[in-house]
Amino acid sequence: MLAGESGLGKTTFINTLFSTTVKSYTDSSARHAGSIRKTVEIGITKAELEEKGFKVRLNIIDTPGFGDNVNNKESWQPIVEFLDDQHESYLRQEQQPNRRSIHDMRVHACLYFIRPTGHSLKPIDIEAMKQLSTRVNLIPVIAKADTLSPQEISDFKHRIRQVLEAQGIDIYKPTIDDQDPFDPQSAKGVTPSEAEQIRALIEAMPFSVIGSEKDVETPDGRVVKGRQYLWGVAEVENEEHCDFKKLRLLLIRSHMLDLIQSTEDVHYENYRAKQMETRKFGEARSRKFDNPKYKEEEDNLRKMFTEQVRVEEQRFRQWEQNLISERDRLNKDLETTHAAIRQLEAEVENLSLKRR
Ligand SMILES: Nc1nc2c(ncn2[C@@H]2O[C@H](COP(=O)(O)OP(=O)(O)OP(=O)(O)O)[C@@H](O)[C@H]2O)c(=O)[nH]1
Ligand SMILES: [Mg+2]
Repeated sequence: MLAGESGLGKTTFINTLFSTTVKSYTDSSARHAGSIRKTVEIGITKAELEEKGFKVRLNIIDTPGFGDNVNNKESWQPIVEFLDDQHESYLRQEQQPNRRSIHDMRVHACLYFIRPTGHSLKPIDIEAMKQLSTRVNLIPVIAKADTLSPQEISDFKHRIRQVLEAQGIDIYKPTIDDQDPFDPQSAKGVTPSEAEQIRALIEAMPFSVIGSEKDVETPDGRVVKGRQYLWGVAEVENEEHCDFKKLRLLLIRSHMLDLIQSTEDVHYENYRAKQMETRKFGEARSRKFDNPKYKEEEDNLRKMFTEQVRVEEQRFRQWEQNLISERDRLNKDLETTHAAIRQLEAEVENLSLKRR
């Protein structure tokens, strides 16, 4: 899954990754003819790649970037709901009698794109990453690495690591299996060079990336995926220009299984435990809201309802007032009638006295 502010190159990154690795993929939304347009909804692309003779099926989930909503604070909410929905769907299927054909759409990794400001993280990034890190293997990446100098990238990485640590945001850490040293006889285990490679991965985090769908020619005559500038070419697959290769290595070679395993052991388990604590068996999960847009609609409806109640209340009050004055009027009438009767009675009395 890819998430982060709008215009940072998430969709471009997918296309770059595909064009450098994937054998086949079936979807149109991630691949626009000509120019790339803004992503407006969560979209899933299915792809297949072959890795050491194994066919691996991937789902890539592209999300709309933050930054255009009136209320930016909640722009990550649909993504959080999406992640929870996948855990929930798995949980429900696990509770069914037939568990052989479980459709597992749990998200194994979320690349979070950070704007290459060179300064620090934005509050919205911190908040979004906090929410995501408790639900999915979070892998922050510095977008558009070609816009920063190597020194700026290194300083920026350092600062991001500090903020993540200070904020207690748990990002995904590739594991080195020290318990499983290489055994030359069985050819199993982690070789020292593999361990070294993984250590280099960890040191390079958060990875910096460059995305490009174009093939360009370098001054020394190579044709590469990259971005052409007056001063030369920013190459996607050049380790001196960015960490694209490291990230790709981690995602689809060295740590794919680890990502799947830790999703099951850490994130799904977290979700399951939390739901078991707060919910009765079989009860539906409560949602805050699906979409900031719905929230707005809900607010408007509530306002309209309150206004209607107010108008009705006023109408009732007026009606009550009318009734009271009508009662008073009738009471007065009654009093005058009574007085008249008393008067008449007195006259009758007088007349009968006179007659005697
Ligand atoms: N300089 C530079 N520009 C890039 C890079 N990657 C993408 N872009 C450009 O950034 C613009 C936005 O790219 P998108 O891939 O649409 O960005 P997005 O993150 O998917 O944006 P939303 O869909 O709105 O969230 C495009 O013009 C890309 O060509 C990069 O690595 N470096
Ligand atoms: Mg996009």
